[in-house]
Amino acid sequence: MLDPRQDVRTIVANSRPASLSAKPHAPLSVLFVYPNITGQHSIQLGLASLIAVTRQQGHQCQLFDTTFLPPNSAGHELRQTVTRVRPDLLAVSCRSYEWGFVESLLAALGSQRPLTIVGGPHATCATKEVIRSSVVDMAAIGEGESTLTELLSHLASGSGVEGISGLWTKTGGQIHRTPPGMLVGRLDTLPAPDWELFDSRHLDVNYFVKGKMLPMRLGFFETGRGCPSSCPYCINEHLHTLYRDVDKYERRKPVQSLIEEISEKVHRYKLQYVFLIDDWLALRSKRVQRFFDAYRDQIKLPFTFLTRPEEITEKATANAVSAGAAMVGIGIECGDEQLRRGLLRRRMSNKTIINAFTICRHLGLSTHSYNMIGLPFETRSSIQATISLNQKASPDFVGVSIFYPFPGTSLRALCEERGLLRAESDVVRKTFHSATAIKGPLGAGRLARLRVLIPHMVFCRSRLGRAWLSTCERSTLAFRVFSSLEQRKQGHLSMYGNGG
Ligand code: B12
Ligand code: SF4
Repeated sequence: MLDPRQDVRTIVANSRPASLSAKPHAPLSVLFVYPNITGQHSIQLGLASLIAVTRQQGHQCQLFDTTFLPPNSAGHELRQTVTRVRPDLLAVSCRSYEWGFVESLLAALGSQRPLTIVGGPHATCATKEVIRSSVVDMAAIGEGESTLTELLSHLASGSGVEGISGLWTKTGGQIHRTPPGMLVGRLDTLPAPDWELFDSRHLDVNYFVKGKMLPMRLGFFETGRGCPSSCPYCINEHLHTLYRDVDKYERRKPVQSLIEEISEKVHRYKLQYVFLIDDWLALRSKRVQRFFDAYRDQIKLPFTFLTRPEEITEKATANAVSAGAAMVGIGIECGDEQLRRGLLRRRMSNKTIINAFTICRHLGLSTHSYNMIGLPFETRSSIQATISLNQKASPDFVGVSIFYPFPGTSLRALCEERGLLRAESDVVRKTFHSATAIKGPLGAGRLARLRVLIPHMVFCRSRLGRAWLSTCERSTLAFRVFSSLEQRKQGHLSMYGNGG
């Protein structure tokens, strides 16, 4: 095993780390880490793709997944796994809200920590923060397949790791950067994501379809990478900038290979439901229409897709429904048109949004609206506008998150510039679901309560009910009573998974 106390530069200078020099070109052992802090059931597709390419190269892969571990046992369990597996490389995937957890997991390994690389959205957008951490040896930026492949072949042959594109390394206090790695040109040249190492419970979720919460076997599928838009709160803005001089980040999988991938997984894992995770499914495009035609003939399972209001037309949506579409997720984000257009750069009108939901309703397609509260410069009346717009759009399911200024986004930069970040925003990063990271007129507690209450406010028709919800918004005690009643009624408040 490589010595984690050496920095990468020393390993490279020696060029033949003990175990690797003993078996040059031998397959390496890679332990992937899925730090699933929210506990939501879902196979992480980034890791599934990296496992597939690593196995294709002949290396041995194992997965350490925190999802089903007893609370507070992850550090201890990781130590045990590392002692047992003795990996040559620890490959950690990390989203920003997982970073605090990842650091504590890696710290728990102490001197046992193998050579460690961290990749994923947080390493991509906050690379400096990640590489500076004393528990990380290398940080991977952007798409990971080519960077990891190159790193593993360098390690397997005992050659240096400096200069690998997309990989930041360090020597003592000095950081060595490289530009982002090559993008996989055609996504169908990648092996299909490998789900084998994931616990099969990831596929078993409770999902809300046609008015009912039902247990089902659901699989996520990546139909493409990147989004044509660049919203100032989303990673796509950063990815467009990162790859501006390299290549075009936005790519789609060819229809036939996508259908083959879905079909193989549906049969192998006995899936009952498909979730397409395209950032923005271009519903009106010829490619998507062809995909729906093939899906209707060959897959025949109900599915969910995500899109923008502008994509929803009578004809395109009817075709989706005839192919099996059962649910569509559409971002409303903010009902205050001025704030939505100005701050969020979402230039569609309220009318377009209402129209999109109306078309879906008429076609019998269930809808899930995504909304954010706690935006910079937002007031209680902007939130009221979000509630009102949802009432007019009348989705079947209303999802609300508290805005978090993710690193690498323009809104993060704006919050920093205007001094809007709360001092404890690092703590918030670990608990972002229920807390705000920015200073605003409403206060953290009220926003956290509103996140839960807004869906009820949208659907509540009685005057008495509305008065009760408004009391719950203002009073912590009333809110506690509300939450315990709700949980007894529903079992949980989340849409799918058991922990989100
Ligand atoms: C699909 C998706 C989901 C799905 C998750 C399904 C799943 N099984 O993972 C659902 C709908 C559940 C979801 C929910 C949420 N999501 Co989401 N989601 C996405 C989305 C659209 C695609 C992710 C994906 O699978 N991409 C495809 C794979 C192949 O890419 P990848 O995971 O990034 O992995 C690649 C690289 O990052 C890298 N890499 C990754 N790990 C590693 C490790 C190593 C060692 C290396 C070398 C490289 C590497 O290589 C991989 C292959 O190229 C992204 C947006 C995006 N474009 O990335 C947001 C995104 C990941 N989500 C985000 C957020 C905030 C959320 C929510 C918190 C939203 C909310 N407020 O509720 C929730 C929380 C999820 C939870 N677990 O509770 C943010 C995270 C921001 C950040 N900086 O961390 C993103 C980036 C969108 C955004 N706002 O910018 N999400
Ligand atoms: S439309 Fe959605 S996926 Fe695309 S940039 Fe905006 S928030 Fe990101």
